Amino acid sequence: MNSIVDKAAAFDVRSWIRLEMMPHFLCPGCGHGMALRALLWALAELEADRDRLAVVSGIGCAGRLSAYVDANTFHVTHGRALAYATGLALARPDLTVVTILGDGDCLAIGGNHLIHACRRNLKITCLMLNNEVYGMTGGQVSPTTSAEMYTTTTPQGNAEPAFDACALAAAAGAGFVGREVTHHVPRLKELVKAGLSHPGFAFIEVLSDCTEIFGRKNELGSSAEMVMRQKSELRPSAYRDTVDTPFRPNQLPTGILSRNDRPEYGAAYRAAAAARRAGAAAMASAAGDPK
Ligand SMILES: Cc1ncc(C[n+]2csc(CCOP(=O)(O)OP(=O)(O)O)c2C)c(N)n1
Repeated sequence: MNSIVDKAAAFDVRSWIRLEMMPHFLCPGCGHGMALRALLWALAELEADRDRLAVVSGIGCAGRLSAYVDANTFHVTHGRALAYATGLALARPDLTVVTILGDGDCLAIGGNHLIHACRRNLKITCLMLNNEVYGMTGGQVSPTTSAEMYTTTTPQGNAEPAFDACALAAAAGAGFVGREVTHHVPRLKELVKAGLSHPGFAFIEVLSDCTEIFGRKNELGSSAEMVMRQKSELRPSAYRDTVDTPFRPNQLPTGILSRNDRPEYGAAYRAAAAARRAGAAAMASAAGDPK
């Protein structure tokens, strides 16, 4: 069992999911399922203790994924998963805390939570599944919809530029920033493993296809054609070995994009609290000293 294909086939996702939740609700060809598989594969390879694994998600197609994970899962309000995750990670530093967010969840309603989570650098692994659209609510434009693309709220083509979420996360101070496409599940798994192993806030953007609502509206072909386009025509230079025609106007780089090994917030907070307690104890003991 040497090839990556054999190893990928050998990972049995069934031991990590709640089988009673099957069949899942995702559309055929949706990239979110591939992203979930990569996350679970990464957790399995790291031998994560699922009793100490907390997966938090907001609302949307991406937001529904936490419910499938056989661990401690939280399906919280739209845009607020990082706020819940912050509380969990602060109160229980022994936990592995993962958030799964859609691009709308993460960058629109939850955008403020994202920038402050990056700035704070608490140990949380944040997956943002970017399918360029509000999938669950019927295909409205999102902050990551590429310019000129059609959505239900941009019937003449999107006139806004798309957000570069990784550039935003890095500028806001995230400890680890990376991006990958769903087509390359083993590469995505490796990226997620690196993010999970990072001691601070890890932001990972997963470029995921919404086949039914976004793909159909933009005549991007079948689900299989959409995912093959990621390989052959998508942004990253690493994949241009096969075909060199760019698909997206903005060729987004993939892999680990930035690392920043500054102190993790939880550890810094606990150290400051311990120092304060020690100072108070010393003052109390000095006050009680008869000399
Ligand atoms: C406070 C609030 N506002 C709006 C909604 C409606 N809503 C549910 S999911 C969603 C967007 C989901 O899009 P995204 O986060 O990109 O995830 P996807 O479904 O594409 O995976 C919206 C606007 C809501 N549930 N709660």
